[in-house]
Amino acid sequence: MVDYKVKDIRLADEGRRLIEWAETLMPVLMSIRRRLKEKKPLEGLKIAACLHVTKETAVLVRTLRSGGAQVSLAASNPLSTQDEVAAALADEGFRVYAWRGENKEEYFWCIRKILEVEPSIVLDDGGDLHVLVHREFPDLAERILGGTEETTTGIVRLRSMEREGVLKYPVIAVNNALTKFLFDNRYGTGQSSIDGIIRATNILIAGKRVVVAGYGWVGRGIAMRARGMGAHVIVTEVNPIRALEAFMDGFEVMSMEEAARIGDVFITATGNIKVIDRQHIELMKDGAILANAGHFNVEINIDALESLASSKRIVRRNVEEYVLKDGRRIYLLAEGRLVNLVAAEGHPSEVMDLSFSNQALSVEYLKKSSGLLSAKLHNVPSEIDEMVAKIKLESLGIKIDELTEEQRKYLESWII
Ligand code: XFA
Repeated sequence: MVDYKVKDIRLADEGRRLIEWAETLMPVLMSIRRRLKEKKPLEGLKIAACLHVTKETAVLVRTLRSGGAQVSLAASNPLSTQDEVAAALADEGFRVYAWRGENKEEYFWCIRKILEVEPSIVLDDGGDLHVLVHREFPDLAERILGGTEETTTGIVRLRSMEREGVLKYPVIAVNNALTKFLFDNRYGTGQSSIDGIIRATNILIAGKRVVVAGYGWVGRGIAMRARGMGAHVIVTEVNPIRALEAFMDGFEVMSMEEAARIGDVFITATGNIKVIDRQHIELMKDGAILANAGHFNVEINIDALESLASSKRIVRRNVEEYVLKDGRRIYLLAEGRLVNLVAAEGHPSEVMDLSFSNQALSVEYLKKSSGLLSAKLHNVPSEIDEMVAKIKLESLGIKIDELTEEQRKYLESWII
């Protein structure tokens, strides 16, 4: 009997090469792995993980196993599985239930499958696993020591379970760690979104007027990288403080209505709907390029674009040309879906290293705090957050200063 279901176990060798490549780029997890391997603090722990089955996730689950845990893995999204990686992990004896292109029924079957081991710790990305355990396996939920959650979406769902008093075990909100969200939004999405635009179009960024909608962490990351490549960056915002920050950071700030007339490339990063709407498209120059790096596929009003167009065609992979009635051509990338995922490869491994190191240390913390944490959402302890940054700095050979005793006392005193 085999304890896995993957697309093709013969892909294992290829998967191992991918995982090894990621390991060279994930020094923090590798450092944690060395310590866990020696101390075995996770001995006997059964972990069920519902995460994107990628080479980076493989580095995490190998690390948890080094600490003595037995790990089962299902995909947290039916389309994100790297089949080679799933095969490699299955071949190494992990209980993996994941393949790219699972249908809805198969997706939930896989999640139920990893719960068969009766895990004491559950790791999740998006909340599907947490919700399913509570709904279908209430007795198991009662016995679970704790869990972690990787994303904002999952945290929102868990927050609502907490409010209704139905949450049965403590969950660490990994997304709220500074070494997670500051780095993956700004540096991960910042770089990979520009990367996706370049892979899709092969345009020269230098000399382009790039309009970034939204100056949150994602918008900041994109604006910073676009400027670094020589673009003239324009930021649009609805929040006056953020708009002022963008201006004082040296970017042009204007309304989308003004920006629409002059932009060459538009990148949405707001989390809201119809940020680029009909009236904006009507003002755009011939050849304008539209990409979304924000929320699913809702930031650009594609229905409006469709209705303004007299024809459309695919001119390159991930580039669709819309010809408007007056002959102007507008190029939509990746069908308005997340350009960094569709046209590039998502977060680079170095960024996943920081978030997954928070995951690994949170698992260790849950084990250590057995029975001490309330059945609520908890932030990653700041000691863990700082530990992740510290190990990353060490891996870079960077030493920083420490407060002297005199300085520490000075900061703590209130007497002038
Ligand atoms: C795919 C991830 C999603 C892959 C997997 C395979 C490939 C490229 C779908 C994902 C997330 Cl929804 O990974 C990427 Cl070939 N990631 C996370 C990620 N991003 N997220 C950019 O890379 C963050 C996020 C997203 C998309 C937050 C909120 C909403 C959407 C998992 C992962 N990425 C590293 C992949 N390196 C190959 O492991």
